[in-house]
Amino acid sequence: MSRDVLRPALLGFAVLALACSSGGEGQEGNGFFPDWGPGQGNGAEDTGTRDTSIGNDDTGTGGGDDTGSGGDDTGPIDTGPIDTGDPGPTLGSKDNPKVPSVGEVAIAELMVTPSEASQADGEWVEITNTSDLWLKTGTCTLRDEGSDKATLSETKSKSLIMEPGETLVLCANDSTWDNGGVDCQGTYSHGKFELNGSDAAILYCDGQVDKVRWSSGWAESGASMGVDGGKVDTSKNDNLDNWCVQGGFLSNGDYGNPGYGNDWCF
Ligand SMILES: [Ca+2]
Ligand SMILES: [Ca+2]
Ligand SMILES: [Ca+2]
Repeated sequence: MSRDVLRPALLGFAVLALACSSGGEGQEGNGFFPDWGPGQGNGAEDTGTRDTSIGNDDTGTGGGDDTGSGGDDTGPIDTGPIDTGDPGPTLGSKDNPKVPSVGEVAIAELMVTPSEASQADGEWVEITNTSDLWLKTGTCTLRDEGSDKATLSETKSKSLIMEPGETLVLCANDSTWDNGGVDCQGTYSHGKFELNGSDAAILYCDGQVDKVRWSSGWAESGASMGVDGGKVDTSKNDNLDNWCVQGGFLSNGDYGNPGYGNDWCF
């Protein structure tokens, strides 16, 4: 066979082959490749619960955080002086005398009607500390049941301080030359406190400490009246039967025991 005869035969075979390859896009269903189908893998499908956690979340409540709301001190800082713990001398001691309270000082003797001195110069009141405390009477007053009211003045420094059992004499005039020779630890104004025939004497400090009341005709002229030396007491001196004329001699000729223990009354 000549080349001219073979050439048309080869060309026809090539055209036939091309026609067969042009149908490749339709592999499915052409019976040549297997159909695997969507969603079908090689193993079984996982149908379990999906794990959505991220890392190790700590949901515990422990750990000790203080969530309380009480207890913080938000007040001002104390800038006061340091307490050294020294309370000072006991009240009622020698270094810290107290103001007398009721019953602690008794009115013991009264010069109501002096004879050898004028009323203004010769009247005086004796008081006795019946407590076991040191007392200060500088802020006290002498009063009556009316308008009499006189402050006390000391005759020398601390002369109105009373040690336990001590007796003081409070005078209208502290001049021994004028008052009949009486030694006085305190003075008051006779114009503001006067001892009359029917009257009362009151020692008043923070309150009434003692009172003695008498009526007309009780007091002797030219002599003091004093409560029995064994009954110097704020209650016992309320009974005038416990009182009597005092027999000590005063320098001007009157009688009394100012500053000294009283006579007994029989
Ligand atoms: Ca009076
Ligand atoms: Ca009394
Ligand atoms: Ca006396």
